[in-house]
Amino acid sequence: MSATTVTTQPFAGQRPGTSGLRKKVTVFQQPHYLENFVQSLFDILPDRVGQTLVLGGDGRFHNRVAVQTILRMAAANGFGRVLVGQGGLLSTPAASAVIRKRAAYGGIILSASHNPGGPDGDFGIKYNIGNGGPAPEKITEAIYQRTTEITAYQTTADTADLDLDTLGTTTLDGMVVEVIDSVALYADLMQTLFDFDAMRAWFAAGNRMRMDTMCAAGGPYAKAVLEGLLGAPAGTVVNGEPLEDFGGHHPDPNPAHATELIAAMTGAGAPDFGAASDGDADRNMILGRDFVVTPSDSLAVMAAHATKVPGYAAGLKGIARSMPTSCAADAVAKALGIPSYETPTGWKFFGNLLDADRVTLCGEESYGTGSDHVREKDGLWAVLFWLNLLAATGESVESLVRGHWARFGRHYYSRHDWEGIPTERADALMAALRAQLPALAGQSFGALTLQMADDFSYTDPVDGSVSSRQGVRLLFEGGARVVFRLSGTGTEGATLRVYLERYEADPAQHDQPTQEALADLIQLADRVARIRELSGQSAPAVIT
Ligand code: VG1
Ligand code: CO
Repeated sequence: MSATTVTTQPFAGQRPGTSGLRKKVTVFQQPHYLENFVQSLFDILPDRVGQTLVLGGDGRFHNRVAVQTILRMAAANGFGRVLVGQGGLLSTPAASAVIRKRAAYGGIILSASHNPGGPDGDFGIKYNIGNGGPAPEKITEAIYQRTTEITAYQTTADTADLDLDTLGTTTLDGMVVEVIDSVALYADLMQTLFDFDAMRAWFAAGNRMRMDTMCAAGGPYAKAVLEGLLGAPAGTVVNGEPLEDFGGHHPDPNPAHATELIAAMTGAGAPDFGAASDGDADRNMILGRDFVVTPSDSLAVMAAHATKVPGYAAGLKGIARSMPTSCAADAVAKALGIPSYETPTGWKFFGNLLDADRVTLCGEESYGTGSDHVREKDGLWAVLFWLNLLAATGESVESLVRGHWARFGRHYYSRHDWEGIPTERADALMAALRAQLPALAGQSFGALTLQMADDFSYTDPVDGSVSSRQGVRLLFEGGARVVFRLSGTGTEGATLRVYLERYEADPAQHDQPTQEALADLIQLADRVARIRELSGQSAPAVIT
């Protein structure tokens, strides 16, 4: 066996989106497609020789094939060592934890996250840097540029597939391949942050939980921590076996897709606490009995109570949220006297703030929450944070959230996803919206007066890098907002995301159904952006 050079030609469209390169499995199955992207990545890492790389994925269809391909290429490109998750599996937060703990140079995560899997589903790849977090735009852009000019890649010829299932070390053309137990490493990290005794006592007292890991990467981690270390009854974790097609389900933890869990959490016999995680286990949904917590509220509640959790007992340095995420966390930061930051969508924008110790907690409206313990959002971490709060306060999920609203006011919030819009139509809609911006400010729409309308632009306070065109914002007097942006994770047509938010201080008004509370804004969004007319669709596909 030896390193070989294979001639290739560029593929169009290998630009990473919000979270890596995501395409249909069939696209990734084309000869050289994955190889081109991986070689482009390696080419822009000139000091890679001898370095350690972390490698694994969410276990979806094509994961194992891709791991073998990347191992051969890593060996031929001079890496010294690759740490592979057992079975080729690594949840996204575990990959981040391994990179940090083992001081690796970086890592490759194979995931299309919450997108459906299987031969007809999606596949994805992304690169994380040495801090454990997603590569910043400067790097993803450099990879993309390289994919447009690539002519050859290096691989190791004539080698059999490596055994990914047995823990231990082998070599491949001089490179060390170490199959690691990422569950143990991750579980150890969780024990440094949370009060495991209090959580064990919560279960021992007869409280019940249902954790749905959606037949995806989170299962082994959730089982080891909840049913293993915390003594939760067997069966607490459902859909706990990772499957290549996620059991045919859509591994997206929101009320629209986790319908089984929502049903199980309804009615008097339901468990006290419900939760779900996504394909790569970085997202989380938090539920009480007959009660759904919005991700934006979840971040705010966690921040308000953080000092009750051992890992955060010293207080928070600051809080960051993505721009479309509700302002609920800002209200908490203000009350705590700590800074809050508003970043573009995608976890890569939190990395600098975390590295510079400016923030401790981060969150996104898309069911993502995390902290400075890793550089990714972390589904099970968020679930344990809530479990620790339940155990420490003796309160229910619902009473914690209602108490929060009573203190800070309620930020009614919803996201409407208009999926499968032909790309030209979606682009035209956004262009028309942008063209209107100068004329919009100051206009009144019924009771709503527009204070400001712009296209969000972010200047990273740490390195000064600028990211523009990150979403059109309509900001109204009184704190209501509507945000429009196109998804950067889809693989079919375009998805328009419309984010709706309205602040309500009066506790007597905290019990309205969300869609009713936001009805004015929903109507206005359609009128201003002409969504129905320009998308050609009559209703959003998913409302969360
Ligand atoms: C979506 C979410 C975004 C999240 C991203 C990756 O991106 O809106 O908040 O960071 O997915 O999440 P977009 O561009 O489709 O809106 V994960 O769990 O898919 O890696
Ligand atoms: Co995910």
